Amino acid sequence: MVMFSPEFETADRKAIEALQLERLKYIVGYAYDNVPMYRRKFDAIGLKPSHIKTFKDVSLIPYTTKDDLRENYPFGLFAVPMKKIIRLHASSGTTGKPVVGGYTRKDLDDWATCIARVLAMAGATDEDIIQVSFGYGLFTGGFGLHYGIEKLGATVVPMSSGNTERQLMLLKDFGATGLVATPSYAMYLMETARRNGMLKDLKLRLAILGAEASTAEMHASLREISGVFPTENYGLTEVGGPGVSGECREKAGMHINEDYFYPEIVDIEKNEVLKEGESGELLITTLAKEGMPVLRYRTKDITSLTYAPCKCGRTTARMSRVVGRTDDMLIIRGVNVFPSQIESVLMGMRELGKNYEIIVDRANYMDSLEVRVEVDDANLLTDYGKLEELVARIRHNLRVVVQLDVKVKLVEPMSIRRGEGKVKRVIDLRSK
Ligand code: DLL
Repeated sequence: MVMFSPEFETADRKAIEALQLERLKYIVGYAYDNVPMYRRKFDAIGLKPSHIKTFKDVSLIPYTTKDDLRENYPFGLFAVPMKKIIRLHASSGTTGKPVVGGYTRKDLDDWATCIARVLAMAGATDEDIIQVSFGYGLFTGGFGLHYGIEKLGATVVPMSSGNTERQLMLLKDFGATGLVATPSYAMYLMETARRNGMLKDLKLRLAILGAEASTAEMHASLREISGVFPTENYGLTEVGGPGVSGECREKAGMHINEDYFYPEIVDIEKNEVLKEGESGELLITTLAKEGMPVLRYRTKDITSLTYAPCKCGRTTARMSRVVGRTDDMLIIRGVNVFPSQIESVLMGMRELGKNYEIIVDRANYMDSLEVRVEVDDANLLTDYGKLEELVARIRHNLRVVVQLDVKVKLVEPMSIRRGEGKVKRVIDLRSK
């Protein structure tokens, strides 16, 4: 089996840990010296970088949260002058303010290495032609995978997202052997290809999936209908994007790029670091980022770790498939949506009532989002022209904020159920 960095990926656990500890100590000092927020947090509890001598000591370091990133928006957590930052990426956030990441030239090179490894884990080589169906833009998925593919030496087709017909035409005409996409979109593409009788014209053998949760059943079914071998990979904007970890063809957890990321699993309520195999929230400390080092970032993703060697020969730690998030973020077709973003749009429109619900569903493996909202005046519902105009305006406003096509249904005032106690706006029918 071909690995991108075999000397590291199959290293002795002791060697991996020695490298991690050395990098941990370095990055803690680096963050303390160069990022005022870390210095403040350390000083507030009398912690010095020199106190971090063992892995155990890491638990002395305060967590970093999304709020820390927002409060320091946009560039407050950068550890180098802007002159050294050569790329910015961002993801959406609840308040409309995105989470921003800044990359130095070395960060981009390291990132490409991490992605090249993930691709090799999936079984890709320099002979592959890989179509990237993630959006190219501030989202870390498109460009992140793009440069990793180039680094591996495969041929990249920077297709970007959307336009299913054209995606399929190019897969066929260019003879792509790999597809990079969200699991739901890959499934939709393959379903469509199957219905069009196009599967036989495709040379596709690998589906490299990430950016949203997927299940083992979904992978199995994708493989069954298309013959394409799926693997998944994981990452988040806050620590640089995709490339934190990826599945190998054993499909027994995602191998973490441990020379770049130090993972911990914690029980947040008990403020306790959990043991191998125990499930909890994943924390990530970046071990080599120059632009924006992050210490003990609370990912809100629930997973567990194993350090047992894998049948593939790799010795790096593996994280299990992400079970879910501790907060209420919805991920629709790879795009993050917060209920509060939707609310901010609806509440800003005069014609609308104050009650609404969000229905998330999945048809043909594609996520859909519907907003049911009450109108302020029932007469509006019988005025077809006005109704249509209003629905179009709501959809437009929602699109601007959540970057998705949202189905909108206007209903009678006071008709949506109102519960007692906490309101539950989101109805997620996907789990059914
Ligand atoms: O989605 C980075 C990425 C791009 C990863 C492409 C893989 C491929 P964000 O937009 O910041 O970054 O969203 C990060 O997405 O905290 C998880 O909740 C979720 N997520 C990403 N990958 C997976 C996965 C990118 N394989 C958030 N399984 C993370 C489950 C995932 N959830």
